[in-house]
Amino acid sequence: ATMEGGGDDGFSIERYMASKAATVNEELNRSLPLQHPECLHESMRYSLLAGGKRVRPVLAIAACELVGGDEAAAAPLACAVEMVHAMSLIHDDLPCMDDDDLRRGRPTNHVAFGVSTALLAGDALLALSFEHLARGCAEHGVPADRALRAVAELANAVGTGGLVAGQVVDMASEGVDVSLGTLEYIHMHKTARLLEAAAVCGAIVGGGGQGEIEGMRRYARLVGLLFQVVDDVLDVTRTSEQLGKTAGKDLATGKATYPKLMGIDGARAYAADLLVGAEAELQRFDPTRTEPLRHLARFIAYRQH
Ligand code: GRG
Repeated sequence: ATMEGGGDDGFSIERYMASKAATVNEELNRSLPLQHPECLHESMRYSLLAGGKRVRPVLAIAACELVGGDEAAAAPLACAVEMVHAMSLIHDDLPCMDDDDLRRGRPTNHVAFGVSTALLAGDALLALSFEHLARGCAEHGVPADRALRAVAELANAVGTGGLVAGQVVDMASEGVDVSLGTLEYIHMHKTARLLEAAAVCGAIVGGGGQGEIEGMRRYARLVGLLFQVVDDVLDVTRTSEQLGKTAGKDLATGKATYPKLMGIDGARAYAADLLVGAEAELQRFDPTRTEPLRHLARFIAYRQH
């Protein structure tokens, strides 16, 4: 058994994630004191500190440790990635985007604080993310060239290489019959790209070689897609269980999903293939260090909610 895994039965991904999440939550809390102007900082803290699985920060830290780096060096990166994630959720929920009232079982940021504060809280979180990354790397003695490469990687994942591009294509696809290719584009950019940046930046900060960094990229892209395919499958099963319907939310809203485009069994088989591919990418790494990422991929594949 590893230290974080604990227990006699060997490694526990739940305990590993809880331990990393605790580190991240503490640092996030410290990074964002409730200062003037209070409504802005309250709004930022509302979305940043309100639960969430912390999958991206855990991935960043695990990738850093995989290549021999330590958790403390990766913690600022992990927090930065979660700040980007939090701001993307705030903006995604806005009336001009998905117009959602609920997130993580609570009112969305703009419902709680108003649209203009929510918009600005998102902007401020995005800026804070890069400030926190740059400052934190310097404070932990991460070599400047690594920090710079991480900044560039994360910035690409936010903008035209990632979240924003994915969101634009997603919005343009509303009410349109999208192809599997377009669906894949949307998920690779909206979801997988930030997971990819978390893993790649973790490997960069930890001092991984180019081959290791690119191995992490391929692993995380597969895991990111897996995350989305599983999400779509859960959406169907959850909705049909809860409402006694035969079709999921996707069919009701006309939104394209994997089950809709490949059938539920096809989507499940695809998820299984993605998991096999992700685990195969770990074979190039030191086998004594791959356990967390192997279990993280399985955790994402087998999660029930
Ligand atoms: C990034 C400048 C900038 C603007 C935002 C709105 C937008 C552009 C992009 C949308 C990004 C988005 C909301 C993608 C969906 C990602 C996703 C799968 C969210 C759910 O992630 P989980 O399950 O959530 O990790 P928790 O609640 O656990 O954190």
